[in-house]
Order: sequence, then C-alpha cells, then structure tokens
Amino acid sequence: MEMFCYQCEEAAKGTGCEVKGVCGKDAETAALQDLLIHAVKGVAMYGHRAGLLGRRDAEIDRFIVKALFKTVTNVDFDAESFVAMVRRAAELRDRAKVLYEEACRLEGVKAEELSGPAAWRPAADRGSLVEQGIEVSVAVEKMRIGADLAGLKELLLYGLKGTAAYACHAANLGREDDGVYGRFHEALDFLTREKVSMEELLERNLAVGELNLKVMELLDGANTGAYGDPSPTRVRVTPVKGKALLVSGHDLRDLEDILKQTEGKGINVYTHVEMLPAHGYEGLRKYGHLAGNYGGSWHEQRRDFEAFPGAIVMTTNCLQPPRESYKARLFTTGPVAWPGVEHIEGRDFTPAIEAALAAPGFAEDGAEEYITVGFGHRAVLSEADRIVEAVKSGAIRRFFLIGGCDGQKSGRNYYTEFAENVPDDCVILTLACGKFRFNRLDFGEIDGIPRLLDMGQCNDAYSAIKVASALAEAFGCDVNQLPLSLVISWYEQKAVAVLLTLLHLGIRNIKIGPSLPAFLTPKVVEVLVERFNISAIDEARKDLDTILADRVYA
Ligand code: FSO
Ligand code: SF4
Repeated sequence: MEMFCYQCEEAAKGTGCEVKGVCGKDAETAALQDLLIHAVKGVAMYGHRAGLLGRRDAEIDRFIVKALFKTVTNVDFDAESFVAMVRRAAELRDRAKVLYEEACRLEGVKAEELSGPAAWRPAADRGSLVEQGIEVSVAVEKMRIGADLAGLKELLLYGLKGTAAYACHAANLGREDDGVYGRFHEALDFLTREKVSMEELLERNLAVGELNLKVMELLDGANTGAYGDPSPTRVRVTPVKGKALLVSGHDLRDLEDILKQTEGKGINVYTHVEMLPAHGYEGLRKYGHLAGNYGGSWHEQRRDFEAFPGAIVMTTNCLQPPRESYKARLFTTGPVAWPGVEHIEGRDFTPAIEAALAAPGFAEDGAEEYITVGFGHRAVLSEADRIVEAVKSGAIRRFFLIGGCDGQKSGRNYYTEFAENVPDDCVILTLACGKFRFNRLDFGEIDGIPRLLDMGQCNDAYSAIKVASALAEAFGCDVNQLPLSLVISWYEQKAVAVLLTLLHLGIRNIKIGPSLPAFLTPKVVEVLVERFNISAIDEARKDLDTILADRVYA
C-alpha cells in the first residue's frame, strides 16, 4: 500500500484511497499530510499543558488551525508546502516545549516527560519525511488499535479539521478566541493517548461538535460584523459582457479584498460555488462590479473553468486537478495550493487582476436568470411570526433541511429528486454546495414565504440551528419534536464537523448520504443509530413518504 486515506466520501471503493486519491492527492502528499498531523499533535501536547498553566502563543495557535485546514480534502495538493509545514511544526513544537517548561518552573511544578509526537524529530530529506509519514498513517493505527477505535479517532480529527477551516475564516476577519484554541490543543493532545475507550471517544467527538458550534458562532459574528446581516438578494447566474474574474471557496475577506482591488478596473467579479452566499451581505454586494454567480457545483469546475473567459482565484476548497487549458489563469491563495499554480501571498491579487485583464472576458450578456440567496438567521427570524402562524394554520406542513456538500457520485441525484418531490405545503431550507443540484428550480411561495430558503455556506448551519431553536421555543417543544427533517449530504471534513455539532445538540433522525463514512465501522454506526437514530439515505421518494407519514418523527 502506497498511501491510505479515507477522510472523504469519495474514498476509493468505499474503503479508502491506497494508490492515489480520487481527489487527485498523490501518495507522497498524503504521507506528508499524515506526518504534519502527527507533528501538530506534538505541538499540541506541549501547547495544551502550557495553556493549562495560563501560557499561550498566538503563532502556535494559528499554526495549528492552519495546518489542520491544509489537510482538508481538496485544499493543498503541493507536497513541497507540506515539507515546509512539517519543518515549521518541529520548530514550534520545540517552542511550545520551552513555553511549557518555563510555566512549570514559574508554578513550581515538575514538567512531564512527553513521548510520541512530542518527541518526534523530522528526517533530513523529503524522501525520508515521506517514510516517516507512512509510519504514522491511519492504516498503521488501524492495525495497532483496531478499526473501531482508529475510525472514531479519525472522526474526531476530521471534525477538528472542519472546525479549523471555520476558525481560520473567523481569524481572517479578526475574530479569535483563546478558549477555542485551547480546545484544539486539548482535543489533539487527547488523540495522542494510547488507551481510550469507545465511550470516551464518542464523548470527545461530541465535544468537538460543541467546539464547532462555538466556532461557527464566532464566524457568523465575524461575517455579519464585517458585512452586515445577510438579507434576501437576487443574484444573476448568467454572465455579463466584459472582463471577468471568478472567486471560488468560502473566504469572504478574500472576496472583499478582490472587490476592492478590482474597483474601477473594468472587471466583473463572479462568485463560484460556496462564495455564492456572499451576495446576501450588503457589505459585499455594495460593489457594483460583483456581477453574479458563475458555474455549477465544485465537481463541475474543470468544465466551468475551461469555459470561463477570465481569471479564477481559489480561496479554499474544493480544488480539482486543474487542466492545462486554464492553469495559467488559475490562482490559489490562503491554505490552497497546487504545484505549478501561482499562489497569491499577502492579499495582493495583482497577478489575478492582470490575468483577468489579459483574458478576453465575456463577448456578450447571457440571457438574464436569477436566484435568491441571503436567508440568514436574522432574515428568517424577522419573519418568525408569519412562519409560526403558517405552521399553526397548516399552510406549512413541514420543513426539510436539505443541505451539505455536493460530490461526483451518481447517487447524489437523490437530493435533486428529494427536493423536487417535497410537497407544495413544505419549505426547504438549504446550505452549502449540495444545493447546486436544485437551487435553479422554481419552488414558489407559501403565503409569501419562499419555499426554498438558501441560508448560505456550510458554516451557516449555524443559522439553521438558530432558526430551529427559535421555532422550538415558539412552539414550546424540543427541536426533535418540530416538523423539521434533516436530509444531509456529506463530502469532506467540514460536513463532519457540522454533523458532530448536530449530534452534540441531541438532534435525532438525521438522514445522511450518499453513503456512510468509510471510517465509521458497523459497530460505531450501531452506536450512532442507537443514540441518535441516524440513518443512511435510501430512495428519495421512499424516504420522503416515510418522513411525511411521520412514522419516525411522531
Ligand atoms: Fe462544498 Fe467543498 Fe462548503 Fe465543503 S465546496 S464541499 S463541506 O468544501 O465546505 O460545502
Ligand atoms: Fe481519497 Fe478523499 Fe482522501 Fe482524497 S481526501 S485521498 S479522495 S479519501
């Protein structure tokens, strides 16, 4: 086996990628990512202990979340960037050790002798680093502690990776929290324990769900603080004549910088996939040259990017292996990297702007077509009375949260079919990129309330949680007793973080697809079914009938 990775939904053969990632990640990069995670655990072992004694180091804290984010699916494919990160991790581990030992001296306590990731030394050359990475891969851990425990440890790690992505976005807008960083250290330190029980791991996983809720709240505050509350906004989804720059990913700060730097340059800026919700924010849509959204879901990017007559900036996942036809006008920034693709550092987007100006742009306007976004929690809750009334009068029978990530598997047609068949007296809440399978359909309204409410990016699951909690309060019931069903699609580790948050909140009866994670063994799934009645999707119409018959949800 050259590599082993089963962190995303597209793991080869439903079990794991062993030669090359379905995502395009090569074996060398996979091993270096595994080594970086190992190294980061070493930093956290000292960081956690220093933190307990009241000592923190901002650079260490930021490095940890950045490193976790870089190993998320479809973010960084560049082996060389991981070599640099691994070496930096070793330096920061030594710094965290000094911090801890100083704190111990000051407090008059004896410093612990730490081993494992805390004592690891990086090899001298890239080939040997790769060897070190292979030795610490989850394949090895599975053999050592068994698939159940290894899988639950990975569930926790993937939840942390997703949470780290959100923490990085919040930090880019100046929102950070020492307590949050402390919990990252604590969770990573926990992962280095040799003896852990399944029960303990489950509880720690739910604690990551709690952490992610806190981080999504932090990010919601960062986004709304910087750009205002999202409000319903019509977004053009067809091109406008002229020079063009496409911004993909999730980072609103990057989009803002690009909008500022392109002002007055005759370039129309378009959002792509998870950047679509940006149009809901007044602080971003005030830029007249934010022209619309372009293209379909992330997995259609190779077709879309090839056809796009301008420059493209990837601010976060999901990046696919680029085609030569557009590689020269593709740019990465932040945590994203692809060997040979120009990486923009220091928030100076001049190279992308120049490439946009050099490209032909759209020769003519496309036929006008719009969709509506911007149903954040405050926008929806400002209509709470009307919504509650509509439920009480029977005008709204049920809410369906059809959200999560999109992917390439054919089984994902389920979500389109499900949305298409939701009865006319039901409302669909949606978020993240899975909605690209149905967000151009016309769902109409119920008593003036749109039947499709796009709440935003995957992290805006926070909005859905706020709305569900407010409705539960209005009806004097538990969230599980609401006429609300969650039908979630997952692909990568942010969806794992959101799922853990929902489980932490005690939300039951979630349907998840298109398949269950490879890292969850039958035994672990059994426990999740028992505690949360979580289930895999079946056939869209069958699932819909079951839900509407209220057999499970009464
Ligand atoms: Fe999608 Fe990709 Fe937002 Fe993910 S574009 S799959 S869960 O990165 O983060 O929903
Ligand atoms: Fe395979 Fe997914 Fe890992 Fe990529 S991230 S190597 S597709 S399991």
